[in-house]
Amino acid sequence: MMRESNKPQLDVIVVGAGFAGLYLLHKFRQMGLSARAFEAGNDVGGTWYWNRYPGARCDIESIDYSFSFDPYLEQEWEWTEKYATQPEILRYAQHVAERFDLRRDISFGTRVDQAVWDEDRTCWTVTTDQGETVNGRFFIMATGCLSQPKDIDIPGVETYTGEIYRTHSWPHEGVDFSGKTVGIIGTGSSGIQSIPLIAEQAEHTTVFQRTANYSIPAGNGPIAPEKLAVKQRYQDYREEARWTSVGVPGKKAMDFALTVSEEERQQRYEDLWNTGAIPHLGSEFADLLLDEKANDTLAEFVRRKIRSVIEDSNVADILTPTEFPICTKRACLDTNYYQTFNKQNVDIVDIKADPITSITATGLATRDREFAFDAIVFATGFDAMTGALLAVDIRGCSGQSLKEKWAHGPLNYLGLTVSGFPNFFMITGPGSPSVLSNMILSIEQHVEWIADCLDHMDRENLTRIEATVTAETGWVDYGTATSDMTLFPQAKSWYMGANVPGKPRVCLPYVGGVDAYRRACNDVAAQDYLGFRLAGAGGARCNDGLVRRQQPDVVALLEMLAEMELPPFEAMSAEEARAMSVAMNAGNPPGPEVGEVVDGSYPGADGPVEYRLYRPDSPGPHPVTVYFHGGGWVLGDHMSDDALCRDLCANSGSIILSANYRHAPEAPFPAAVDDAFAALIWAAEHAETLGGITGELAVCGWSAGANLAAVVCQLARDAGGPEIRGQVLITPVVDGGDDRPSMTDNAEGFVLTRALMDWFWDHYADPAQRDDPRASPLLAGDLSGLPPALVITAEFDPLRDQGKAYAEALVAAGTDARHINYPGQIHTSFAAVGAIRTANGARQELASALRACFRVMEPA
Ligand code: N01
Repeated sequence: MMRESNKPQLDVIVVGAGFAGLYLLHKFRQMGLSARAFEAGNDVGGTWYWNRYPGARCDIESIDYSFSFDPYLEQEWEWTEKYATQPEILRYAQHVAERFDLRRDISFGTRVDQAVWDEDRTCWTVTTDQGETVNGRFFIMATGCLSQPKDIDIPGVETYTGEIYRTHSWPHEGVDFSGKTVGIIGTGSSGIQSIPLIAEQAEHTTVFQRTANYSIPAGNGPIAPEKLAVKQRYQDYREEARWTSVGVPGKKAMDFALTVSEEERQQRYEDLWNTGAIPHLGSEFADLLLDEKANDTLAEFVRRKIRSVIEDSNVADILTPTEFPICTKRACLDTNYYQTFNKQNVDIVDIKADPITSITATGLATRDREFAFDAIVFATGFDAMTGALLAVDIRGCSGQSLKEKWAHGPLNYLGLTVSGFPNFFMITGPGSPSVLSNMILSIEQHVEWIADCLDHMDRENLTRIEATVTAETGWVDYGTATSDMTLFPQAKSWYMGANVPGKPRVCLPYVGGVDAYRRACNDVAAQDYLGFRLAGAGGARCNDGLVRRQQPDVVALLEMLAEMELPPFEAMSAEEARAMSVAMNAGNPPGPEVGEVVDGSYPGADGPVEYRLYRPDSPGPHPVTVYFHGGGWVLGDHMSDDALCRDLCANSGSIILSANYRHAPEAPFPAAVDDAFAALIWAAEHAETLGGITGELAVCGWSAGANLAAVVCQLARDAGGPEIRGQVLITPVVDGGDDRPSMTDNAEGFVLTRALMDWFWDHYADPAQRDDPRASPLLAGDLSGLPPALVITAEFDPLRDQGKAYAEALVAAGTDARHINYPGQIHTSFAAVGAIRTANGARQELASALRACFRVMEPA
């Protein structure tokens, strides 16, 4: 038992009295916890207290950028404009503080210097620049993501004799630039918002731009009546917002920029441009942040718009962004930004071409010129996301500092916690969607998650919580895998830590969306705080593990399918299942372009059967790969794996002959085998007519198609031909009696279920026939003398272990075989070209395995 004198003074110590700090205080007070916040500023408001530069506004609409936790608060407050100005948002923060009487728990004008974990007392000891020391059971950094300014990294600032202003700490009394010559450095959101207003006042303005940014007109003004009407159903609207990717309701992009017509694409961009809504800019199409070509369609549209308003073409050249994909740096919203450069008294200097060398006593010098200014404005940005956290000397277990822990990047679990730092939380920390979302919504989610966690601990009589290293590493890896699928890493942005010299280059926010992130946080709590070690008088416990075990795009796919609540295939007739499978395929992204696609038919075992041939875009003749589609012998046809066939063709340089075969239950086993073997023989005999090279023949297939590919290799061996150079088997079915662990571990939840596999078998072959090696090639007595094989499997596939067993059995029989199991993937990953990008590497591997089969080809 802790002696009374030893008890921490407070339940919770909070740093910061911006929106996060305010809501934390309110929440904890409601819970009966004692909490106190320390705030460096002299009032509430955080970023909106400090950033008072002219033109400062939010780029999320006011109706969205406000608290939802209190229905009375959200109804009583009336915003006057679509995008609220800084003074109005600050008034709102002050209103919140007054309404809930929060100021009495805030120490203003007080900066927290240090926070040290005291293991013996299970509390944090916090010291401030006012000489105060307090301790509390929990310590929460609510210091904002864009609050620690980036140091001015231009030499000579101290020699300058004119006025210096920094957008992030603007004088409260404002600045009058009338009659002055002004130099402004920086063209991020702060520069782009302030330049038009400063230029309106100043006698002459010179803007120094290093990187041109994408900005779209804010279209500011009164709130549109339909947006205002949202207040009549505000709580429902907020709930909708919580389950969007950015935290603002809007249409969910399901289609692709590269598949709609040029006309539709331009019209949709025009609409975006006219609505002036940043949150939906990058999500108008599902591929905008994934595919460079898709991204460039939007970037080019914005570039054209920018050029259209700038009169001088040299100036337009400087202001037109080209260096990074649009939306991979925060896009800006402006009012008359580009028009400002049409004024005679406004200049732009491209400091990539003519770099600033120093600040001088009278202005600044570039390599080629000298400038004199009455005032210089620095709009040079922030040490984003980690700067404010590391500005406090935070020391966790064994005195380890957060700075040491984060030397190579901000290790975190859910962007909320850090292992080795018990009872410590961050609001909108690195690893959470934060700056890529509606911040107030994300703040609310974090505050509520922490509040629930503390409540859970109190109820369970637990006093200490700490993330495990496993969970932390898993989350960081998951975040990296998520951002690596996107174009974000291509920009030298503050998202990537690239704006601060020496800062580790990692994607700081979680880019997978507010909705996916909320689900992950909820899952952690629901699984007894998965990945946390909890302890106290109520005992010690740890449900260790990873909250997300599949690749991020696989998780997204599984979540989308779960949301759709589709009936299972196995509850349908074969006809119904086929119709649903076709419908599901229809929305798939297309595969790459190939040289030519030709449809035809081959003589199957019982009459003509269709094929589709994909020819590489290179001079022929080419080797030929006979491909068999997936679909459990029941679903699909020669066109259903179109994207995968294109991908294989484009990357392997081989003709892909996708041969259809008769399907069960109408034509049960061995009809599909007979057709597949007939297709192989026909392809071998007609290679030259098909544009192929006689003798350069391989087989490939996915799932049930891989079963057929494996079987025809055995049949060809036994029949003495045709000769097959190699077999590439993608998640093959090879054993009708499989009961290996993956059949049980992955029985449900990963698209191909055990029940569905049973349903396929039931349609295809009688139980008595399933031991036939033509149905279960793994059960063949002899696996020697077969073509070299690559077998790929997926970690979360019921068929994983039988595929692995087949590769092992081939090797044991002396056949050259390789097996690769892809972690975090599911049965359908490899065929989902464009949709499951984390399987791109696997698809490259398949293509190079095919290339390696053929004697005529150089290895890739
Ligand atoms: O900062 P920034 P910001 N020499 O980092 C340039 C949010 N915000 O304060 O791009 C010369 O974006 C730098 O050049 P480069 C919003 O999330 C929101 O404007 O590194 N130039 C860049 O042009 C935003 O993204 C709102 O080549 C130097 C500029 O300075 C974030 O805050 C309003 C330089 C910095 O741009 C940060 O915006 C304002 C140097 N040494 C801010 N160092 C709204 O809600 C830097 N630069 C609308």
